[in-house]
Amino acid sequence: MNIAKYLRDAPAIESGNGPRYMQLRERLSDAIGSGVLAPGSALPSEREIGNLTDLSRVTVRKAIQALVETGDIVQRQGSGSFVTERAERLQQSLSHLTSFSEDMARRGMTTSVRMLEQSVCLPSPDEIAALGLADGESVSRLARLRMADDRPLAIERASLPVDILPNPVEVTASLYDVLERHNCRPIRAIQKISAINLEDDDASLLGVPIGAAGLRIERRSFLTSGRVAEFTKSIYRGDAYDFVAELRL
Ligand code: 16G
Repeated sequence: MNIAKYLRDAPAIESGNGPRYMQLRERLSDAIGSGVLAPGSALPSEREIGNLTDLSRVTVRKAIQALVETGDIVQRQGSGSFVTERAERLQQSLSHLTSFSEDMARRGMTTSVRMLEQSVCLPSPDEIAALGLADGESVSRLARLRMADDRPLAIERASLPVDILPNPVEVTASLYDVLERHNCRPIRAIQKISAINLEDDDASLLGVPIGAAGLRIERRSFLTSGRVAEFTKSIYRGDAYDFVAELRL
């Protein structure tokens, strides 16, 4: 059954049974629970839900807002409301220096990317320090939303010395593939992982509620010469990743 029929055929929402928005919230929540609204599917617009249930848009908005607060629905700027996807967690080893594309290919997943920034610019003080840049040296910046099987998993904001990546537009899929072609693939890296709550823009890109748990990962990677090749600040979905490290005596 589709959601339009489900809402149209349900008994009328009346004020005698408690606040109308709560009744609608329950009804939408049941539709999610029973699979009428599948994970990741789009909700009809507020106007459509209003027409199907004979409720005002204000009431519909309140019901949707309540579901956003409980994390059942996520709103994406400009594209509407969607049923939250309960992510299958991925186990990621911390002992190998691999790329996102390789990690996903190993799992049989198809990667895709949404470019957020590709530019050559003057470095920030952070970038100068992390990359050990000389006076007047530029950086190449690459910010990407990384997806696996169309599910957004991470936002990666990479900075590289411009002689290592002279043209960030060259990266259409894998950064490490491009570095490999230039004989500049890093062979060692140091990562720092910390817990965060996702803010508006990042939450919306990752398709999770504002404030959801995330992991901030900073990676500095080194060439055989010891030079820093990459400084990447990534934000990973907290509900999608388990980082696993092997410890030995
Ligand atoms: C990983 C790295 C990131 C690197 C990227 C290259 C972490 C936390 N980050 O996602 O630093 O830039 O791989 O992947 O592991 P790519 O070659 O697919 O672009």
